[in-house]
Amino acid sequence: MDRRAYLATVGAAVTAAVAGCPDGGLSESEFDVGMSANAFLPDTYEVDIGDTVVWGNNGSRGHTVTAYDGGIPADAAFFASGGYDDTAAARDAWANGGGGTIRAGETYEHTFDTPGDHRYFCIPHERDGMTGVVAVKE
Ligand SMILES: [Cu+2]
Repeated sequence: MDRRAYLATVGAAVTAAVAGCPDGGLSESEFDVGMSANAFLPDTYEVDIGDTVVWGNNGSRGHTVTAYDGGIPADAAFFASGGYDDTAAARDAWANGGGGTIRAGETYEHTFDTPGDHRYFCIPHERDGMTGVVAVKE
């Protein structure tokens, strides 16, 4: 094995270990905000109006991306993996069969058209502090 091939192999192994998905999940270039065991990384993500944010589950557990009804600007569109209309509907769907789950290796995306902070969380890991903010610049 030549040196370059060896380094490429080591690099891939390290990436897989960090992502917690040794059987080949998403690469970092496929998403903006990652989902580890119980955190959004980074937990605060800044974008411009009109930008689309892609979340990627590069861990091994299922997660959701669910906006807080009262945590987004008044005129902003609600967003939640699974496409629910509000936080209560998303919680309900998750409790009854895991609706809205983003499984390991899957992505979810939303386009932000309203300036301001958009607070969201992961339903199964909210108690572990799995929350995040998309800050849309004016
Ligand atoms: Cu989670």
